[in-house]
Amino acid sequence: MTKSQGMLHLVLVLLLQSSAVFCNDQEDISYKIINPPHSGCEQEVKDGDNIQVNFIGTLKDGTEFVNTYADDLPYYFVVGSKKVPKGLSQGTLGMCPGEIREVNIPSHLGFGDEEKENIPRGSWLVYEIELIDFLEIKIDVFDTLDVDKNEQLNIEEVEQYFSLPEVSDVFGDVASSESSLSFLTQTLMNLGDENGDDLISREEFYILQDFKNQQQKEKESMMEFREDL
Ligand SMILES: [Ca+2]
Ligand SMILES: [Ca+2]
Repeated sequence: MTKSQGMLHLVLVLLLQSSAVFCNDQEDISYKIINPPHSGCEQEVKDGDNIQVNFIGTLKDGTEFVNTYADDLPYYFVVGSKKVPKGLSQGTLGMCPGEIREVNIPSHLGFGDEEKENIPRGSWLVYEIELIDFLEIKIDVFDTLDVDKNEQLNIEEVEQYFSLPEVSDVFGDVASSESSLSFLTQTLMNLGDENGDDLISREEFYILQDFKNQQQKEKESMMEFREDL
């Protein structure tokens, strides 16, 4: 190889490498429909919808890292919110209740370089996702409460939780006096603040929210059990 051929070779290699990197970042999600929706779909998933789903998440090699069927607890998220990876939100767009899709998500639309339990950095994610239903409340509660947008809830922000219409409906007069409001706020803080820094992070908040759903689910199954007797 002459010197100029060598240079050309080097330039080509560099070009190929940079386009490979470019491709990776531009890589989109892809999906296939595993099960068609129920007939007569009236509403398709769009950005900002609050949806109830079940899913099984696996790595490319088939290793399962999450399975909501196994926990018998559907999952809730607002499409486009930070509760789930971007690619998962994108994969649900246009879905109708009953539909099951297999969504392939490149790392940059998944967890990227973030270190997650059971998910190595830079992993592609495969979700088999089933849309169960739409929920009426269309807000991501964390985003609403985090007024100063620092990704943490301090005690003043947590206190606002009890002023949300859907929450104050439930608590009614209980949260109306100052002392009970501060008691409830402190209780919520203690429950949610897992690392004890007196702040509730986004992740801590979602764990708390899913815990609440779990409690609700247990209550309902207890009711059904009683009715069966
Ligand atoms: Ca905040
Ligand atoms: Ca915390």
